Amino acid sequence: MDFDLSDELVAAQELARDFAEKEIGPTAAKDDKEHTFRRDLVSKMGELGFYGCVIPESYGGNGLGFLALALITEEIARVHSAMRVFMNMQVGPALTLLRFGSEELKKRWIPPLIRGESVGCFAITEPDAGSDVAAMRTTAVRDGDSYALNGSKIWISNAPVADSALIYAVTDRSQKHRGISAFYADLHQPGVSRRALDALGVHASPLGELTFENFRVPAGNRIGNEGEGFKICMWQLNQTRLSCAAGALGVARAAKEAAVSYANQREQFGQKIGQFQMIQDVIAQMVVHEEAARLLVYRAAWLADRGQPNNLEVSIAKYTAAEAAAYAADGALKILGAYGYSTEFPVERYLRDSKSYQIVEGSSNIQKIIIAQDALGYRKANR
Ligand code: GRA
Repeated sequence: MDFDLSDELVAAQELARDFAEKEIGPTAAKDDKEHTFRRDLVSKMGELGFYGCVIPESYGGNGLGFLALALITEEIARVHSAMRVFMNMQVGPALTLLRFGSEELKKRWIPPLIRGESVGCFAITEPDAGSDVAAMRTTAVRDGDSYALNGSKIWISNAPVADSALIYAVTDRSQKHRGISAFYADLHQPGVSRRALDALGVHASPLGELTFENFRVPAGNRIGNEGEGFKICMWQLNQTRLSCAAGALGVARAAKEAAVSYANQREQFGQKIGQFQMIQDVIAQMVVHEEAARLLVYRAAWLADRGQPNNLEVSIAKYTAAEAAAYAADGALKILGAYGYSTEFPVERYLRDSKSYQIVEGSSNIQKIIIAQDALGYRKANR
């Protein structure tokens, strides 16, 4: 086992750290407070090649790999978690098209997604279908050379601003999960309405609802065969979950850094508060959870780079990193006291943003189900 990062990976990590600190950091508090969508940053991240890590050069990517993608995502999330969501919104659709799309779809959509020119999103969740993806109700009915989509997708990152979307819809209800199909669609066509939604955190990442009313999608925009959508969706989630786990790791690190820095300067009862064992207990746990999450995220990415199945490892990494982020942000807030609770300092943002990781891309409970059912031999995670 080699725990060293190659020079290439260190360079990617340093580039992302520098970019995050200089270009994202200075306005992070303002962007969060004002719920600003930073399309300029989506483009800049594209120009720097951040979305191209897992895309070959033939489609405009750089092929640096999944570990590079994880390292970059961690650096961005450490500075502002909302900005790492863009990584998934651009890369998730591009990667799914790369794996399952026709040559025409790949050529049409992958380059603008990874250059950050077409703002992407993916639409799985519905009002009555969250963890239970197979329960989705949005329909896609074939009519000549197009499909008519009807239904509603909710809690979709980028819904208010996206130019294009990876959409999952039911083409044959009688087939249950085997009757779901995947589509790539231009959202600037008639039949799409959007509603912005607000949430506890991740404010600079626009969230919303997409409603389709006789939204026409050309039949050539179907990804894979009819009925393959559920498997495509499970495959896609395995990729986006990994990047999400790397984001949680970034938040865990940011919260720990804030706690350590404060504990080293704040004095109470005649000494630095870092001298108190109750503070040390929290800091030790933050360090342990973060380091464990880092090794698990890197392992899952390393497996992907070797072309090996990693669903189980991704779920373990996502669960551990999400819980590490929530623990670290909660702990940092307690250590900083009023300064943690205050909206003038970033720790309360870390806490709000950390909670999202226990819900998105498969909740912590869903990850535990995947992990436990694999251990019990009920359902293999890697297949
Ligand atoms: O036997 P079969 O041929 O019918 O196939 C079954 C199974 O083998 C079928 O699907 C297959 N399958 C898979 N195939 C390949 C299942 N999992 C996989 C896989 N990983 N790879 C049905 O399988 P099943 O086990 O009966 O399915 P289920 O019980 O209906 O669902 C499984 C599960 C609960 C894990 C799934 O529904 C799930 O992952 N739910 C969580 C949904 C989720 O993650 N949503 C995320 C929404 S998007 C989002 O949060 C955006 C955030 C953006 C950001 O911040 O990054």
